[in-house]
Amino acid sequence: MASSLVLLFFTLSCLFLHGTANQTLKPYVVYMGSSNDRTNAEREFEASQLQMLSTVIPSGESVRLSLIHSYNHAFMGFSAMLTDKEASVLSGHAGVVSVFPDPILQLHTTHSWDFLEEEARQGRTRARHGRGYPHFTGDVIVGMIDTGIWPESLSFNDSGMGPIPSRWKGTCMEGSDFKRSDCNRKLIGARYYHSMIDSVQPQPTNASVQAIRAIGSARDTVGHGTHTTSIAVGSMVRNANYYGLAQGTSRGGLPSSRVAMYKVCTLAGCSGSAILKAIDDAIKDGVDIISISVGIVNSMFQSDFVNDPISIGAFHANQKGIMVVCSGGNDGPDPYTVVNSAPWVFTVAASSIDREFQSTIVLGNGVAMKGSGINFSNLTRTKLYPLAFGRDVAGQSVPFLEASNCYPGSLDAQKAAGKIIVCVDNGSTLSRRVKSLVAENARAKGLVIIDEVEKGVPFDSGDFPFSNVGSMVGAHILRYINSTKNPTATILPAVAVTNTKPAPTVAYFSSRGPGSLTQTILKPDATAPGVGILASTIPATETGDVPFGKKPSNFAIKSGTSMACPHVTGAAAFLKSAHPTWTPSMIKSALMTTATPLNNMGEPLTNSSNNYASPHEMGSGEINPLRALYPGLVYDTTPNDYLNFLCYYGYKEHIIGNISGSHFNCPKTSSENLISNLNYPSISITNLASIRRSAVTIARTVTNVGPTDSIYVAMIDTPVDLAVTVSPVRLMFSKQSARASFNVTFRSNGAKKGYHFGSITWSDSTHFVRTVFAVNIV
Ligand SMILES: *[C@@H]1O[C@H](CO)[C@@H](O)[C@H](O)[C@H]1NC(C)=O
Ligand SMILES: *[C@@H]1O[C@H](CO)[C@@H](O)[C@H](O)[C@H]1NC(C)=O
Ligand SMILES: *[C@@H]1O[C@H](CO)[C@@H](O)[C@H](O)[C@H]1NC(C)=O
Ligand SMILES: *[C@@H]1O[C@H](CO)[C@@H](O)[C@H](O)[C@H]1NC(C)=O
Ligand SMILES: *[C@@H]1O[C@H](CO)[C@@H](O)[C@H](O)[C@H]1NC(C)=O
Ligand SMILES: *[C@@H]1O[C@H](CO)[C@@H](O)[C@H](O)[C@H]1NC(C)=O
Ligand SMILES: *[C@@H]1O[C@H](CO)[C@@H](O)[C@H](O)[C@H]1NC(C)=O
Ligand SMILES: *[C@@H]1O[C@H](CO)[C@@H](O)[C@H](O)[C@H]1NC(C)=O
Ligand SMILES: CC(=O)N[C@H]1CO[C@H](CO)[C@@H](O)[C@@H]1O
Ligand SMILES: CC(=O)N[C@H]1CO[C@H](CO)[C@@H](O)[C@@H]1O
Repeated sequence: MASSLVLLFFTLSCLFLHGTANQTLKPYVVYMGSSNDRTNAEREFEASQLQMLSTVIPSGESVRLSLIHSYNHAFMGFSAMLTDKEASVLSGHAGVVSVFPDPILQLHTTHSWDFLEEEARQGRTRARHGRGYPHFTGDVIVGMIDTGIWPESLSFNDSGMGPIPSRWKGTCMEGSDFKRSDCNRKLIGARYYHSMIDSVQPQPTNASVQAIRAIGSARDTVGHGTHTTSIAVGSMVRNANYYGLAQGTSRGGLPSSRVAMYKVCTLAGCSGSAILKAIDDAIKDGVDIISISVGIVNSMFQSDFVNDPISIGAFHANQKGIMVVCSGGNDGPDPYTVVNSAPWVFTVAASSIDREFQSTIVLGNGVAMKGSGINFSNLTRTKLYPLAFGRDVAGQSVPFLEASNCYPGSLDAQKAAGKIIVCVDNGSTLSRRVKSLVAENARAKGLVIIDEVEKGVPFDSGDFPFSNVGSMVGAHILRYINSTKNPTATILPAVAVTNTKPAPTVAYFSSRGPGSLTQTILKPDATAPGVGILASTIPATETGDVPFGKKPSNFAIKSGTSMACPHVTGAAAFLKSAHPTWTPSMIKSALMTTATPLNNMGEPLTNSSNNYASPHEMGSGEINPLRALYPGLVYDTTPNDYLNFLCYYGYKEHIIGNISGSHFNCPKTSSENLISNLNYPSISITNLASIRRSAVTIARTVTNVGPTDSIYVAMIDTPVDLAVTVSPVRLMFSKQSARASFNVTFRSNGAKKGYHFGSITWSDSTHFVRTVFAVNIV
């Protein structure tokens, strides 16, 4: 199988490169809806897919009669190399739901561009999750769709774990550098997938060549998959640290859970068709939760729900009772940037934790100032170096603006050598990594970057002395430079400072709602730690990544919604182990309605520029897995709710029938506004007229998962210019009625245009079931 695939790729790449006049072949996905549970008919499916393909491929080109992937377990379809014309013919076939070019998705770590250049060295873990989790032994299996795994990492030590659950049907695929014995009772499965990405990369860099070779195995050569997996399910590792920084015990959300890796990504990205195949396999293998920290490259160009591989795969996973957790993307702080926003996906935003990495700058006048950064500077307090603003060491005829931003080629090494350079960020798209390389190349002694936005996200500069300050400290430093003839400074090695306040705050990079496909579902769903997270990684492969005289670290400190997503995955595994019968939507509801909107100062959560964070930034708030164990009430969003969603969104009835695998009647009246009525754990009303007394009413149903005889009362937190009423105001639960419905009516009190936010909290005085709402006044 594997060798024939390689051959196939070879042939296809040739065809691809030599494609004749507008016969350019591209990988396409042909999605054909539910398999209707005919799971024993996989070969028949494959045969009929080939048969279908043969109807569009000219007989002279029968060599092209091959599938890249065949989807034949939970849903049907395939991917293949097609011309645009062939794709368009196929899309007209009966039973074909959608045909779309195979997208390339990206990993959701911050600065994925740097990442493509030379990523390898960051990382971290969530100490907070280490406290106070009771241990549950329920066997939960988590499927990670990512860059592979480093099986030797201590985070995947299976010591003390019982036999692999018999329901597990997965496999441990051998590969070029991955043996069957690399799997154990912790890492119970590993698969890898070929993709066409490699052949469409214009000029592979050394790093990507390495990554592409490695696709022949589930081994991680990037570090991302090892990192996310150890966050979600890692075993306890004492003494985890990054060269002495952030010392502590590293562990995942549920250390007792099992994990299977589905490697679909390389440094070059992740192919959508491979993600679909991985999801189909994960469903077949028997995972309980799927974690995906990747998304579409440009959030401005999102495909709709039946043309997006993650949305399609997650829909079918959900139908089978498998929860899918995804990162919301790193395209913040602009609105409408959140991705992976289908209602059947748990969409995660990223927040900081109460730990900062500080790198102190000492000025010649004795003043010490705090910046952020991870550095292994060997400078000391006792020796100072000349300090210069970038534009004062500009190369000849270089515009000042470029030199003050540390543009490549803008600094004169003759002038910069031996100095600590100060650079600003004027909204340039240059990453801190590029700037620090520019300073290093100019033989500078160190670099101070003034960047208000990024200062909260630690940047790892390795040995190179580095500190990132905000605009206030930055202005102070620039004034100091200007106030003296011979300004000097030094940058001290970084230290980790814990219990910082306020925390959490929403990370600037975290993608924001409302969703660009529909605003009627409030997204993201919740926030979780995604800034400066210490977790396992692959041993560094490039010498530059390892501070002078140290051994490569097995841990790394990374930031991104990529790191936030597996925190929710781990929390979901934790809930699933305590409540094995809960559906994905019950688990999601529990995590959302118990999430906190407050920070560690007891005040409303803020974003990184100190404004109150709205639900479009943080969803329901920061997840609180312990409280989520006992949510009291949950919103159970049923598969039928999701089908209604597809009706309201505008898909045709027969398409929905094909997607769901059985005939489905859409409600008689259908409009996008009705999506607000979906039994979702948050509420979004997208068009309430501002005129007085205009009103919208929506319905919700809650299920009691707490004590049998309970009475809940509603408390409403609403902005003054909205009137929100709940009916009935009391919900009673008894043995006979575990479910209760209520209506919420939103009225405008002459509210201003735009979004207004609030919440409804049902409480029996022990449980607090908080439901966030967003109301757009038009
Ligand atoms: C795995 O963990 C156990 C118990 O903590 C320890 O004894 C063992 O040495 C670990 N295995 C490896 C390979 O480090
Ligand atoms: C790529 O690797 C080759 C051989 O290891 C080396 O000679 C070359 O300089 C590298 N190219 C880049 C761009 O790093
Ligand atoms: C710091 O380390 C660099 C090599 O990384 C070395 O060249 C330099 O002399 C060291 N400086 C001090 C003050 O030790
Ligand atoms: C660039 O940044 C500096 C320092 O923050 C500021 O004084 C200057 O006005 C900025 N220039 C532009 C063009 O934004
Ligand atoms: C320093 O002061 C001069 C004169 O007041 C001014 O033109 C210049 O912009 C200042 N430079 C910095 C880096 O603040
Ligand atoms: C923080 O929130 C304010 C108010 O909503 C917004 O204007 C600002 O852009 C946000 N900043 C960041 C960095 O998220
Ligand atoms: C799927 O689509 C085909 C063609 O439109 C239709 O004949 C068939 O009944 C559909 N299947 C279901 C289950 O609705
Ligand atoms: C909610 O409102 C609808 C329509 O007005 C009504 O039929 C239904 O009985 C109400 N439900 C509750 C629980 O009040
Ligand atoms: C030569 C030619 O017809 N090229 C066309 C091939 O198809 C693409 C769209 O897929 C067109 O943009 C080209 O003009
Ligand atoms: C907190 C911390 O570990 N800082 C380190 C920064 O780098 C220096 C030099 O390598 C170490 O001595 C510090 O311990």
